[in-house]
Amino acid sequence: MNVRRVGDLGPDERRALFERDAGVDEVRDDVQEIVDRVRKEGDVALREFAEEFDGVTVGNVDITDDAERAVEEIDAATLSAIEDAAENVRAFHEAQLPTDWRDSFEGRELGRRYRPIESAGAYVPGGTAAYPSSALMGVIPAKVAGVEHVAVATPPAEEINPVTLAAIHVAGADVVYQAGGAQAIAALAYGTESVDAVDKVVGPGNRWVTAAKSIVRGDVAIDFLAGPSEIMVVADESADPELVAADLVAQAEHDENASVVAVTDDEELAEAVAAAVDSQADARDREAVIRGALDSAASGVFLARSMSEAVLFAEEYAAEHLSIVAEDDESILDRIPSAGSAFLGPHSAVAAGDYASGPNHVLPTGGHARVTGGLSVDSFLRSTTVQRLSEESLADIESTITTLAEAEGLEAHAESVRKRFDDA
Ligand code: HSO
Ligand code: ZN
Repeated sequence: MNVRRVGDLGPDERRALFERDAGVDEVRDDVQEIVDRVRKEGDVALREFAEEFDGVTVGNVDITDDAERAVEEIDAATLSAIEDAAENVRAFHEAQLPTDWRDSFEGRELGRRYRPIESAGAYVPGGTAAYPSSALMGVIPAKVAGVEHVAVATPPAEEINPVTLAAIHVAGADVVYQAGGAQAIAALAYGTESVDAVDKVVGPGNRWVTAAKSIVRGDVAIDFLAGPSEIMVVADESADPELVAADLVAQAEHDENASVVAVTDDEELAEAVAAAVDSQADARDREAVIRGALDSAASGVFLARSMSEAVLFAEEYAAEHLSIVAEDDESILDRIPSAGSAFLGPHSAVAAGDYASGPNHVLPTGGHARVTGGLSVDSFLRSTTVQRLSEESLADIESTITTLAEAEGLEAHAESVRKRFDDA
């Protein structure tokens, strides 16, 4: 990889970095057709797409029993890793559960109440890698929130990875479907003969899945767009280039559309990271995928004139994962509000968050971290505000209400309040 200077970036290079879309736009028209066909033809379309894209003849779309059986089939060490990770993810999400509250605001009793949505569908990717960890990340927060019906869709295969199936079961999914890609998102959004439509579709995916979520979101709630992985490492001279490179290469192995970036004010470190990325990539099983991601116009190793310039660069990038390896990591973090999940210090490997530390790995990509955080218990709750006014507390704000209602030309609003004091 070559090191590029932040100050030398031209408008096209900046656009490729900061307005990256990981190839989602390119597949939008094809995905629209898939979504339309699932909507019209239901299971028939799901079966045809399974043949075409996955090369599999699907019998039952519902494979809930297979997931239950998989728990018995996988080896004990893998099951125990799933259970350990699940426990950490559950503990972190339980800590997020909000409590209903009421308070007095000058006599007005006001509050907020939280209730789970009724149903949710989590997508668990498959393809060239298996994603049991994404099953935990999608299902556990929904169950912690109290969602009654949690469905999972995962791609069909000759033999679906039993570890993924077991994780789906351990996470607590109520129903499991074999459906992949854009067609799975459409099935969860609109329903088919075998798939019940859900209120909200969540989960990570490749560009096909991400394009499908952006299409169905007019008709069903979604979490946000969680496309191919991204990482931004902000490092100073204290960082170990081999570890910075290892985190970049790790996220690059997800998808050739992944985006991996490091920025530093230290020229020696920048050169060392770029060299280490190349040599580590050579040694990895998924070298071809990694090379694809490294070649993306949204990836690179960048040299900034100062840590302030590095910080501004990282903020503009608004990465899914932000790793900060620098002396004053907390103050750098304070200056980067746009990031899905932050990893501080040399020991906070991004892979720890991917699997087992507790926070969710379903995170906004493509710059959406500017406006939203990652999947959480809140993603599965609706809040209702509650108010109870006494005669006295309504009287206190009567003239404020009636004056504003009249200013809006809404006399009946004003009257509805005055009426309550008619015989006073
Ligand atoms: N880095 C991915 C999640 C993942 N990594 C799953 C490994 N397995 C997106 O946050
Ligand atoms: Zn990952």
